[in-house]
Amino acid sequence: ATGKEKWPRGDEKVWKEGLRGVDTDVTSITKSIVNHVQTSLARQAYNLDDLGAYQAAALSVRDDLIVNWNETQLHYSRKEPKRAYYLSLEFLMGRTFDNALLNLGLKEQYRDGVKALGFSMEDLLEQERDAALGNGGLGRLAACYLDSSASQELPVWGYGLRYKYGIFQQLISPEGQQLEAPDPWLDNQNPWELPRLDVTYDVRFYGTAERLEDGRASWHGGQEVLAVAYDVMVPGCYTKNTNNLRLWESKPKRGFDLNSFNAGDYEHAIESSNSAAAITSVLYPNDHTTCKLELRLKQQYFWTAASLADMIRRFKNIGKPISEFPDYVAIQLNDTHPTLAIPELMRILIDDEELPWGAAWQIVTNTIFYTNHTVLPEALEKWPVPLMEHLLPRHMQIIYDINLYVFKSPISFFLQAVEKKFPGDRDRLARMSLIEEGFPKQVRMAHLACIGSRKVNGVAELHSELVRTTILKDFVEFEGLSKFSNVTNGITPRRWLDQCNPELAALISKSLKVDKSVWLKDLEKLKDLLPFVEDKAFREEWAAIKQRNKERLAHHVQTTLGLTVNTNAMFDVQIKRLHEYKRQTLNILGVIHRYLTLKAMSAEERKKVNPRVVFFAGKAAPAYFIAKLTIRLIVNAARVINADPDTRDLLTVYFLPDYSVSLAEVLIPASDISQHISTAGTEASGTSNMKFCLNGGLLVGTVDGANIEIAEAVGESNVFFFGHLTPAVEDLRYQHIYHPVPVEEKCPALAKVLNTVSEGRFGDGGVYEPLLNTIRQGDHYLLTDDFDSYIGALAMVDQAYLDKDEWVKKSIRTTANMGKFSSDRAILEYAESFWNIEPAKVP
Ligand code: F58
Repeated sequence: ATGKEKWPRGDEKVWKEGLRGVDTDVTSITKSIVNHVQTSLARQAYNLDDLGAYQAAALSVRDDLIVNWNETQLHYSRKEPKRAYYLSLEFLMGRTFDNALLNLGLKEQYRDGVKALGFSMEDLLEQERDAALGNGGLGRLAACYLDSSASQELPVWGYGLRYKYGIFQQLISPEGQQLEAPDPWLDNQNPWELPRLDVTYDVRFYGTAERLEDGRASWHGGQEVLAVAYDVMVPGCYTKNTNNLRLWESKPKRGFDLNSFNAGDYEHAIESSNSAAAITSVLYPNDHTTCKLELRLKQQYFWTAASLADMIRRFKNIGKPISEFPDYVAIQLNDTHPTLAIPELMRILIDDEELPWGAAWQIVTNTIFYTNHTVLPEALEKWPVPLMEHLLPRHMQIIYDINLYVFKSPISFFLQAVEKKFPGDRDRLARMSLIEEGFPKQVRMAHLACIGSRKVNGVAELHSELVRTTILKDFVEFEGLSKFSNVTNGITPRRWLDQCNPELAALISKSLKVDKSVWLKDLEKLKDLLPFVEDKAFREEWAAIKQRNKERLAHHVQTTLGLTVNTNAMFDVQIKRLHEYKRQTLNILGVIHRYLTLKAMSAEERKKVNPRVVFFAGKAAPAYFIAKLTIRLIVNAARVINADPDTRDLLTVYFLPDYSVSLAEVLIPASDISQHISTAGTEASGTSNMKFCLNGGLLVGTVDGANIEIAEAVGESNVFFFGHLTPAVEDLRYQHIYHPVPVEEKCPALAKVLNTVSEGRFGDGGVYEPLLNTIRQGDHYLLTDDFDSYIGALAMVDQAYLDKDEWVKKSIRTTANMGKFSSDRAILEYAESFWNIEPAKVP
């Protein structure tokens, strides 16, 4: 192309007439759906099932999204605003159909259209599979941030991987054991993505890196793999702005090895093509433990390299000198998984763009930002040097160079600069180095992310403080405090209130006398609900909606598990990844304690007790033995407790298998209380705590993560806090190791529960010994320290629930004060204080 071609080709009028807009009337919508049935699906009215109808309706909505998407991208290309890119190995999007309809404001029209064609919207919505390309909070946060970026009209793109298999499906065996099955989410086609078979990049692995005279290097040989783009449209709420999530799929660069093929060695011929395709085949299901497998490092590099190449290509289209890269591009690293972006951008700038080291480093450290999501030591990524050297020889050179060469002044060495500031402090040098000594040596990714970034942030006030005072303390002392800040996480109120709790959303709009488009995009407006606390009729409506949400959940349990749930009981919910630090074990042991207490009561006494239903859901990492044992204990305790005629009207327990975003959307609006009970200082933020409170559920929790800020916002009298505080934790752990006290002495109530389990009350007691021993010996997560105050907090909950009217008041106050926790607020903080980007509204 010469750039001088006439555009468009042919007659402009004909082109313009051919363009379509977004259909908003029911007739055009039914027409479009029928059209897709007839052509895209090649089916007919008489053989159309719910799945087919869903697919046709989804394709029709997709047409609308594409129209807006195209306009948005054209607008951005013309305006050339600075853009931000959110690099995340996980995007836990859940379902798209309902969300897209709500954001487009077309829910009613589609409901009517689908009905006119003889289908029900509810049935069609159930046909969609979740896009579950994430493990938990980190991946869901990325999805909320995409929704908020588009809704706030910010030019933000996400970059991730298009895993063929998402997070595994969880099955529970008859013994209560978690079993894993693959999640082939793409089997029925995915109407929400656009393959961009023309957008591809080559990504190199292995080979050799030869240093050249001028500081550059030549990296050649090895294996080259093709990255192919798939675009997922991300509609904003009540705006045309529709952003992009670009997911990369790996493909062999050449179909197969023709030499081997011709020589008759067919296996060898397809070997390398299989190894290329393997890169994006599956999401790693680990949560808070690092895995050091080569394939995982390959995923990380494949994705960062393709994403950076794409950003550079887009930047070059606007024709500015490379030195202006940070004026047009900001890159947010979602945890350390994309840290290779730092040496990769250095490599591009030095080896391809031929910049001197100092100029390159300047660009990198003005472009990149790093969010930390955990201070748990076992979750901090480290890659063995030999593996890195083998797979990415040029990057390993650059990392060594950064370690010795960079920092502030391009001519001083990083470690030399440290030495200069803290003379003779050898320990400090060893602690701060990018390379950890040992066999093998390891690259500390958090250190690399920290020194290569412009800003480093944690995800809640307490967590950010812990980042500054523990894992990155030396770096704060070296670089100064101003680089380290906090952005408290948020959640999108579109999915987590409007979509999952439509009745509550309608009541809010009706009472505030505003359209929901107003408060959904300015969540602080919920404060105006506070006067309604004193309005009896409002309280009754509020309570009735909670009750119907509980019935909806009960119906779900009935139809999926065949179990009948008592909807007159208090609903108590804990849903999150299974992990020792999240202490589901504390919860189930508390449940058993409640059961034993009920058993010991007279029939008369039991009459005064408020019935309670306890729900658990969550997956355990497949190799996490103790977490799986906790699931087993929950399932088997539930079996015994639910079958006991003495207590079953007062206490039942359910473990709902295969936790997902869609299941959360049913559970969260139905909760009276939810539990967020991590050992103080271990949960960086938590985000489901925000979802429950936004839906008027009350929080039972420890003084940890975002619980603290939620309590500040809604008032401490509306939450149930318990447990030791963060500063005490280290000391208590020390005591457990050096001055252990038997559980019998320290916490008799807990000892009794542990013994009941050991004795085999819930099936073979011996099975649970390894789990119980984590408490009896070492008790790293402080169950023996917090058990009594936990039981105390739950007693306070019981007490408070007796006064239903006061309870409803607490519930309303909670929702009304949750405005701060909108992900709109969070993303605007990133946009304003880090990225320096502005909204670019599509006219
Ligand atoms: C979570 N991290 C934090 N990691 O645990 C949670 O407190 C926080 O609210 C959330 O991030 C969002 O900031 C988390 O979900 C993972 O799932 C990683 C997946 C990849 C391996 C390491 C853990």
